[in-house]
Amino acid sequence: RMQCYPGLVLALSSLLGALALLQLSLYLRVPSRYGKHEERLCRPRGRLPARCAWFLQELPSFLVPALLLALRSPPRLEPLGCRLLCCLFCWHYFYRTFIYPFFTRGRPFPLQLLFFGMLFCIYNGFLQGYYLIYCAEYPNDWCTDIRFTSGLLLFLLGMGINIHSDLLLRQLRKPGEVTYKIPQGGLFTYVSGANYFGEIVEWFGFAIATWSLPAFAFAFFTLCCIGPRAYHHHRYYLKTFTDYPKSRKALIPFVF
Ligand code: NDX
Repeated sequence: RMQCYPGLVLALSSLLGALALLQLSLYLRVPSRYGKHEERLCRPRGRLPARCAWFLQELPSFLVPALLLALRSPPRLEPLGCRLLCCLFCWHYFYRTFIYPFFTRGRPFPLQLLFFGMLFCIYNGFLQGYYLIYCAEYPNDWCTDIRFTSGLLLFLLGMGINIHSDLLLRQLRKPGEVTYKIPQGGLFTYVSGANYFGEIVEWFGFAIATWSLPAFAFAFFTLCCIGPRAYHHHRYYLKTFTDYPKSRKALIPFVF
């Protein structure tokens, strides 16, 4: 029977923080090699169509916490806060697993990164789900606490920006097309990494709403993972398009 081991949560969260720093040191100077940063553009071997790849990669982040939530015995009926927060996490990954991949017009994804991406999603899905379902304790009025309400608001705002920006990116291509164009509209007016900005806001919102170490570790990981990628996207655009809007920043509107 599963129960809460605070030491396990601490260890897994610390490892996630360490992975974030590793990620930062690896990908600050050279971008992770998928999408527009893959060097050998026409090598079909060792890659999977974007649809399958994103579906397989993100599935564990939905499945693992959803199963933990469903299989917990006896079912944890209280407090409402824990279940609600776990559902938020699953909601994001429901979108990322069952909706996002089926509309993507992205190029085939490298198998090697897919493998690490999947491992990461199992790890993080377990950590967030396990913590919220077996360890977290919130007062009964957590749903009216300023941390919960402001975090939830940020989460929803970030998710909205992320989904809208991914939609704008998708509309840059006709089906079957693989070229890159200058993203326009929405938050792309201000930053090159509008979808990443949304995702980062979303996970910091989640961290504030859960007020938990695992969620802060994941928000930090997200920042270290896609923050540098936004910077590399920005440099790619400046190098590729001479008419790229000069006032546009990399990740944070008006700042960086
Ligand atoms: N998946 C998160 N690390 C990652 C995959 C890679 O969800 O070994 C992290 C995630 C994984 C990573 C994952 C974890 C760490 C890994 C890493 C690889 C190495 C690394 C495993 C799990 C690793 C250590 C060392 C720790 C072990 O052709 P295309 O594909 O470029 O087309 C793109 C298109 N597009 C354009 N189309 C026309 N014109 C343009 N100018 C275009 N620009 C882009 O739009 C795509 O089809 C689409 C989006 O592209 P892009 O590059 O903007 O976003 P992408 O990076 O593909 O992310 C897609 C979404 C996005 O909303 C983002 O916020 C979210 O997923 N995401 C992505 C990565 C991680 C993450 C969220 C998170 O950490 N929360």
